[in-house]
Amino acid sequence: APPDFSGTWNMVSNENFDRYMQSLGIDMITRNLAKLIKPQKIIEQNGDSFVIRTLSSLRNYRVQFTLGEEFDEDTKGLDNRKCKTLVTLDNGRLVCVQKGEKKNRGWIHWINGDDLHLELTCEDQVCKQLYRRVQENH
Ligand code: ECB
Repeated sequence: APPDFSGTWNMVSNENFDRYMQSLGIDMITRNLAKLIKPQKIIEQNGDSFVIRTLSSLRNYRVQFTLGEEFDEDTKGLDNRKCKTLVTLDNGRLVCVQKGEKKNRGWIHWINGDDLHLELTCEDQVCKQLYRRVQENH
């Protein structure tokens, strides 16, 4: 069975984020602020349908999709571009391709125990982020 990505996840590490943001054309002031924050991911998965919210004191971002269905993504509040975005599941990994102005753009999520991995790619830059599951109180 594929993993269930649902839950609340807090960032624990973030490698090469500055160069990833540079590849998206983000200005230095914004990059320096963005580097200081540790966002939280809130993922709701219902079968093939997902909502991923990335929350921080600086910006919030929300994306909603169904596996295998290409959609129009507006990265409003991030680099403010339009993409044709497709997310699929490949061997338990959530694989996103963001077709648009930027070459080789996308991301991959996978789970290992209580760790949620995220690799964000744009052009020749790969940013590796690690999030850890926030335990729910029953
Ligand atoms: C929303 C929290 C990010 C705060 C950064 C604020 C300003 C920087 C502006 C642009 C930087 C470009 C990208 C930011 C990197 C991460 C945010 C969303 C990454 C993403 O697309 O996550 C996917 C996979 O979890 C779901 O949208």
